[in-house]
Amino acid sequence: MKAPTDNPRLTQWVQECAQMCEPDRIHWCDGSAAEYDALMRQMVAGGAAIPLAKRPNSFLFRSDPSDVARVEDRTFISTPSRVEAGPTNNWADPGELKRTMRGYFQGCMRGRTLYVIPFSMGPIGSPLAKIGIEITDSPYVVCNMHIMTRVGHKVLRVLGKEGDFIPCLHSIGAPLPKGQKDVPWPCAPIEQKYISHFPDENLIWSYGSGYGGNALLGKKCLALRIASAIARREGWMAEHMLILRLTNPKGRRFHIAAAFPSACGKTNLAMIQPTIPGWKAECIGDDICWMKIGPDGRPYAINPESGFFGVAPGTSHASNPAAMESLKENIIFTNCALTDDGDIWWEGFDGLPPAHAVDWKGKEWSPASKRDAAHPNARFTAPAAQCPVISPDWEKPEGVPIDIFVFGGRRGSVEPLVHEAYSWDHGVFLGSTSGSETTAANIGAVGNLRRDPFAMKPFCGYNMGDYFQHWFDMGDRFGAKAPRIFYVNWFRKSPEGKWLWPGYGENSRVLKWMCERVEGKVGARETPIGLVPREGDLDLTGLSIPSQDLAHLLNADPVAFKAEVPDLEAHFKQFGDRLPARLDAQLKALVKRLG
Ligand code: OXD
Ligand code: MN
Repeated sequence: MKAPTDNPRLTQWVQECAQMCEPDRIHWCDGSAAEYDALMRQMVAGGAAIPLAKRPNSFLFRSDPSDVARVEDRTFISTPSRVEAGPTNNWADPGELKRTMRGYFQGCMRGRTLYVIPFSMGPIGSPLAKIGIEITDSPYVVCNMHIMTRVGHKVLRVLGKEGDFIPCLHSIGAPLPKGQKDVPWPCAPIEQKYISHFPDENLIWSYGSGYGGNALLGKKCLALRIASAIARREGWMAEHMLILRLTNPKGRRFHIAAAFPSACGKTNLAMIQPTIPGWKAECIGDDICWMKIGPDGRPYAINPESGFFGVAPGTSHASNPAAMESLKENIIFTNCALTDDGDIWWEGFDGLPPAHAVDWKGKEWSPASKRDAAHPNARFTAPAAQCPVISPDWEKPEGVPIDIFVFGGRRGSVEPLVHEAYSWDHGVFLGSTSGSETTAANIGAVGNLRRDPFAMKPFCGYNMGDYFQHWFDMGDRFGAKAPRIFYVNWFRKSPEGKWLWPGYGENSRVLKWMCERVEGKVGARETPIGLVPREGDLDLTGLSIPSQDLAHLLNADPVAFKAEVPDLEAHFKQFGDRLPARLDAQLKALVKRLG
């Protein structure tokens, strides 16, 4: 196939990759529906995709059981020196890593097609958008990229002859010998998986996995790890944040960007349906936020993606009706269960479990089975445009102005429902110390507390200490236009282990308090950890929360926070002299306030 581009750097890179990977053929993706349909037909015929009778143009995939999530300990930030990657990243020497990976890439696409995917992160031509080119040997990746990014010739037109792009090389790492039948989900064994980033060269090499962020390279690899490094160099921000617009009954709009670790409800909050009368919410993005300073000095945000790669289990009409409405057609489901009438199912789905299903491993399943029907990190890939609450401005090239930043995590104890930072520096401190109990989005133990600064621990493409400093630098540039910063915890439990807050749509009550804080309309109580609503400050009309539960929810217990100080000190210590002095000052001020 002749290259549909006259960009010499691009044609040369594709040629070099083809020489190394030795595919049987090369296909330049045009991003058309016909291309998507042809690839899906091919995957159905090969047994990799199962068409769903109940959902038009929707397909179920089952991954290999070894390839079910991002693999953080196989993810590398490969900078010339270890200190540039910092203590929270796996570092590898670029020369050595490339040598090792070239060994794997050599001949890895034999028997397969090399697909070239030109894609734009951000509306094509937006001043905030970036062009990437992914080379992959996975048709599943091509179809997912069609949904998650803007793909095709229109991207090549913007790229032109001289334009710059981020090269993203991906292989599932499973050459197909002649005459051998393919398996439904080819991939390499775990010890051969490498998700590698070379931030100094804006380069991504991923080998051995076909799943999610390991393989859809526009998402975590480009839009967060590489983009965060570019953003620091160029003076903007690439964050692991949802973006949402709230409109109050008077028609005033507030834009909120919120960072939570994976599988802590970002997609649910992004699509929130407020339960408080007169308030309206629109979704702009559910996972990634790029922000640049606009002409008026405020941060303007775009969602660089065009789809949702959401965690399926727990999603229902009760928890996220807008997501459920988005999933009616044109969806790729991965590792969900299959019902007998040709629909998908997962734990936490509406209604009763099916009497019989086929689980994510392809085995017979019934409610009596002592195992999950869907993998806890099962996903849906859905076009954002299908979301009933998507904002009409979600593709505005200049983005939307951010009023409020929210950080948070999943903590059964310690953190109250919400508190506001005293200042920008205090807000950066809250972001830098945010912690959460681990979830199934990453391979590893579930339920341990880990500090996940700004929800960026797995996604920061350089030394996290320098990233903290970048937040201070941006705050200095925003000055009086800086968004206000809040910290939330929807997951607080009573001492007996009962959830104290109903969550989901009711979280709008907390968002309302934040907006009214911005407007200076509502009060708060000063506590050592920040500003907490007093009982009457939260609009709880129509909710019946026992007053002792509310007191517990809003309790910023100094004893519990004091007990965390040694952990915070150890957390900061790992950054050595890269820890900004302003963070150290914040920790000292907290200790003083705690008495
Ligand atoms: C995601 C993640 O897939 O954060 O968005 O793991
Ligand atoms: Mn995410």
